[in-house]
Amino acid sequence: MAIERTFSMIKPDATARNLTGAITKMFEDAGLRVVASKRVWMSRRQAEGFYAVHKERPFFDELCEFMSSGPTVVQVLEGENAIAKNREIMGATNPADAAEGTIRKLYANSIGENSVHGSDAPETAAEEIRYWFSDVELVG
Ligand code: RTP
Ligand code: MG
Repeated sequence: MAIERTFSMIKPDATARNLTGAITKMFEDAGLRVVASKRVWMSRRQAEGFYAVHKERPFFDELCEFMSSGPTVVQVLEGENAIAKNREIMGATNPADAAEGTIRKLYANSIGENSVHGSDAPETAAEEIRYWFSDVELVG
C-alpha cells in the first residue's frame, strides 16, 4: 500500500471545546503523521470556496456560516492508506450513525457541527491541500 496524503480539518465546534490535541492524538495513534498544521479562522468567502462542490445543497449556507464562526485547525496527514484511514477514524457524517470509538461518535454535536472534515478521494485530497497550504508548508 502506497503512502498517501489527505487533508483534515478540526472544525469550530471542536476547537471551541479545546479538542485539537485529543483529535490529533487519535490520528497519530492510528499511524497517521501530521506533516502540516495551522490554525485558521476562515472568512465566509473562504468557506464558500472550500465547499463550492456543495453550493446547491440545502445545508450550504448553514455550513459556510458555521465554518466561518470560529477557528479551525487545517492539517495534512500522511500515512499508508491515509484517505480511507482518516475517514474511518472520523466516523459517519451524522454522529447518530457513527461507529463507537470514532471522533464523530465521541465529539460531534450534530450532522452539521460534526467536529472534523476529511478528504474523500485522492483528487479532492490534492485540491484541498492546495487550497490551504503552499509547498513550503508541507514538511514530511
Ligand atoms: P466532510 O466533507 O466534512 O469530511 O464530511 P462528509 O464527507 O462526511 O460530509 P459531506 O456530505 O461532504 O458534507 C460536508 C459537511 O456538510 C455538513 N452537512 N450538514 N445539515 C445537514 O444535513 C448536513 N449534511 C452535511 C457537515 O458538516 C458535513 O461534514
Ligand atoms: Mg465530504
